[in-house]
Amino acid sequence: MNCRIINFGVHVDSRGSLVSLEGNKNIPFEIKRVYYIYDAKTDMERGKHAHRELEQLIVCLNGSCVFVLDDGKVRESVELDSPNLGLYIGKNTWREIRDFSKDCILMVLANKYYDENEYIRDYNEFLGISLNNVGVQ
Ligand code: T46
Repeated sequence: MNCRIINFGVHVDSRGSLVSLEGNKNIPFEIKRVYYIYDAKTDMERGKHAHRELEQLIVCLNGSCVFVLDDGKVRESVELDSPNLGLYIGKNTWREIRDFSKDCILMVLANKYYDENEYIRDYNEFLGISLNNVGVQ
């Protein structure tokens, strides 16, 4: 699966903690877009799509949530609950996001501008594309 957890270095001193994110350094792409999600309903799911070319890095700044990741062959769950961890999600990965805590704040860094045509929202279409891509990534 083209996804991984990145453990950021934290600058801790007597005043608190600071994490720095830099494109093509500790973030594995050039950052074109940043968005954030808060007030997510705790009983509702988000995502349920894949992206054709988009790569993203997700940081849970507060609270927690669960990402279910699927590359067409393997499905796994990752709980995000720490601001010093980033979840990298490569292209062509189906994601479902659930179990938001009430105080969850997600910050997302992306390598492309927003483009609705870039979404794959139909799971069967996603499976067809991911099977054709086996061995290509
Ligand atoms: C992902 C999770 C974590 C914009 O106008 N600009 C944007 O950059 C984005 C991401 C969305 N939108 C609009 C499009 C929809 O009308 O905001 C609305 C909600 O977007 P979406 O349904 O894509 O939100 P999520 O939370 O289901 O998914 C998003 C990302 O699309 C997805 O890649 O990993 O956040």
